[in-house]
Amino acid sequence: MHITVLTLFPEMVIPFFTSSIMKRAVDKGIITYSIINFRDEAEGVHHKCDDIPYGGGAGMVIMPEPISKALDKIDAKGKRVVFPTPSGRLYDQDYAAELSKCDELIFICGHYEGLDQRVIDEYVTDEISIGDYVLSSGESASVVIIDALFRLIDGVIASESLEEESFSSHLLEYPQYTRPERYCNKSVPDVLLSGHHRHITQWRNDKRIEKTMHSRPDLLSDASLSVDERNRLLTILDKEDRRWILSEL
Ligand code: 6GU
Repeated sequence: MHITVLTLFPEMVIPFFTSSIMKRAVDKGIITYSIINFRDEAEGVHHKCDDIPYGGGAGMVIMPEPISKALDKIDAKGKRVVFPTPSGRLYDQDYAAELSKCDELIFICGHYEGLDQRVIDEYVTDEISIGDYVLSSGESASVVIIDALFRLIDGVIASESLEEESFSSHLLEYPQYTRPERYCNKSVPDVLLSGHHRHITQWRNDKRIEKTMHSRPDLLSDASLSVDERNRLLTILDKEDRRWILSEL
């Protein structure tokens, strides 16, 4: 996959591509990327990229030309162009999986201000929000969106790791432990030291259901629970007198 990021602040995006798992994916050739400062396309000595909004109001608006010149140079028309914005469609694991299948993605980062609507109408295919809060920069949102999708591409991460993790079956992850066996007066749960694989799987499954019920009960309505898992959920709910939760899902 080739990822292009259009930004006025390349220094906010570069470390993501040169560290950790993304660095490995780039080194393996699974990801290629370009980070383009669209200020380079702006006219005048000051390379001005924003201006006051027509109709008045607070803040500045990013001008259309620097962005469209940068987009035309990379032949963006007809390609998937993402604009991260709090007014976009809410990002989730299914959306990330869909984007991970593209051969090329282009991201436009705004900063503080909005983007002239005509650029959005002309080029943007996906306006994406990463949650119900407002960020000061599209760069951090772009990095979040890219992080969630690139790791789903074949060869980036072992497929077993992906299957077990949160959201892959609409349940959250089970708790993990490593050495030492005792820490802060707390022991690792006995079952994990037992070497009994069926019991370990059962325990982890129970913990996923418990965790989901406590942190994100809304996810349980989408979870496809087996009869055993559903019974386990009912047992946990009964223990806490919370069976009523089910009627709210
Ligand atoms: Cl994608 N961008 C900004 N600036 N703020 C956000 C967001 C995106 N998603 C939630 N808040």
